[in-house]
Amino acid sequence: MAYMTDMIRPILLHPDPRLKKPAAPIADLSDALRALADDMLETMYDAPGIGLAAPQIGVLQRLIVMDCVKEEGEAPRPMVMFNPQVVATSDTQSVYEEGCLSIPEQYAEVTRPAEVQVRWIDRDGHQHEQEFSGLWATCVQHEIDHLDGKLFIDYLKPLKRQMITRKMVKLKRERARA
Ligand code: K2U
Ligand code: ZN
Repeated sequence: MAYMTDMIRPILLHPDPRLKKPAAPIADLSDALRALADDMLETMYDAPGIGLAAPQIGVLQRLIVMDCVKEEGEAPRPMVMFNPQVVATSDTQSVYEEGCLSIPEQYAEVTRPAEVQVRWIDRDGHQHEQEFSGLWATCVQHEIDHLDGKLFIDYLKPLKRQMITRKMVKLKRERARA
């Protein structure tokens, strides 16, 4: 078997029907899924980004990766989460100017719960449950939304969302021509 190294995968751009469909729960872990997670981490770091959901590379399965460590000196903290689910949210909310690797160069403020409790299965098949706050909380909610076919622009007023979608249609047309 040829030695398989990580692959940088193309990231789907909005509007794309695959970004709006709910992803399927993962029944059994496999080496193929672990390799997919490694490709997603490689693709995320290359973008660069701090999160990526499988639907963004056209795989409609419930898998996300994250590494929200931004301090230069700090060691990276790559996370691979299969079947992640929010099990509790704080009453307090936080506002963050979000972006999305599937909607490049478009940013808007999104309000979300400030802390979330998340349950998931890691690459070794072990179940975890942990509370996230700060940028990690924003990111994990943004990624889990992707698994439900939800984009950060869905939280915006219709006019603002339509303006962003129109810009993306134009960008995709230009890229297709290039
Ligand atoms: O899912 C994605 O498209 C990657 C997102 C994750 C994210 C969005 C908003 C807020 C937090 C995380 C980003 O495009 S990764 C790029 C980025 C980097 C630093 C801060 C915010 C966004
Ligand atoms: Zn996104």
